[in-house]
Amino acid sequence: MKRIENLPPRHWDIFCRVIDNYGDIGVCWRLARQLHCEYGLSVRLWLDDLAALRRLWPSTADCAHQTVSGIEVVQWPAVFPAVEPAEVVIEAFACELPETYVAAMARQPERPRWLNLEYLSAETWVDDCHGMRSINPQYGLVKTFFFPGFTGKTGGLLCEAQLRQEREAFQENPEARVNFLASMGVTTASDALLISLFSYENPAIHSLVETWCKSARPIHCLVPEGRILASLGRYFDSAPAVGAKVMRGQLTLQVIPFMTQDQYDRLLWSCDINFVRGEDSFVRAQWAAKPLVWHIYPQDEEAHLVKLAAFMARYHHGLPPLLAQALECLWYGWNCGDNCQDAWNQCLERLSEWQLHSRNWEQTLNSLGDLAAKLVQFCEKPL
Ligand code: TRH
Repeated sequence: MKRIENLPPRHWDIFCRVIDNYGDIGVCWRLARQLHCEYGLSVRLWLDDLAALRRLWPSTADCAHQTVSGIEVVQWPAVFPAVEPAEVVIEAFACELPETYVAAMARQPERPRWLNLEYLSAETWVDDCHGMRSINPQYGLVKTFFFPGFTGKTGGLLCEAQLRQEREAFQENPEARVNFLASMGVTTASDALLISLFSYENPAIHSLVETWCKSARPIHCLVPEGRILASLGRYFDSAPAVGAKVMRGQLTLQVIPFMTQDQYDRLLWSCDINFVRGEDSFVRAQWAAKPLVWHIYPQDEEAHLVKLAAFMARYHHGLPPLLAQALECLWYGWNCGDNCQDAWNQCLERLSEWQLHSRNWEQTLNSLGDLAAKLVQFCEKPL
């Protein structure tokens, strides 16, 4: 457990609404665990969709009030009960706290810290908006906007204290990789390029599957059960089910079950190239220090493409120009549903440079400070 100079408040409430998929709870659960395990804090997680958590953390029961791995997990009810607010209140992704809870916060002799944890973006405005405050007009409560991000001026990225060492130990030990993959029902040829594929529906997968079938090197693609299977189904005539192993030319495509968050990390550490999506898997792939292809969460009016460009502008720093160009084509092609064949081949020709860059990028991120630590430090200081 970390030594803390000025003790932060001990009781934390995190409010999470699952908008869709797993990113909202993925981030909140990771944060809750880190606050509890590394700082010894007492964390209560209010969650509207227990089933989403159960996918990431199968020991979660179908029960309105339970303790899961030391975290108090409470089903967020339609009619909110009278409870004493925690000293720190995290409203994840502007999920809107219950009115009665806000009123109770206002009645506390010492007003709780209220933080809105925002979505991740690499855009430059995040530096200025991180830490901004708004005053609740009804009660005068102060809410602070906490932005994760890719610079030292932001809240940083979630990263557990032991993650790096665990990942390095795993990647330095070939047996650990083989054993892990075997536990997933995967055995792979020693010369195969191992790919993990986690993404939304995407027509661009057809051009990649064609390329992979004709690849010089065997390709083993692992697909955790999810939305991309529908797109694969359009290519293979029917969506492959969990456990299916389809062989076409040089490609072996294998559908594996959805894993726990910890297992998924190991999958990312094991693969040569990771296709990831949304927010949390995107961050974990960066911590894996392996080449990644990001399917960003699509937004109205193509706002996501602005975010994609903002990330690429940062990520491209230090990349050899030809690889930077090829990666840009691959990432845009993948996000716009275009043919990715040429871009893929060009990236693969420069795989060793891409691998080196992935390791350097991980080191850069590691020097920025992690989100949980920054949150705790923020809450130690007086308002
Ligand atoms: O699931 P996502 O698409 O989540 C989101 C949400 O849709 C959210 O509303 C949106 O705003 C956000 O994206 C940007 O992708 P994400 O963020 O990568 O979350 C997936 C989580 O699932 C992550 O915590 C990793 C975890 N996971 C597993 O635990 N096991 C698995 O097998 C896989 C594939 C993922």
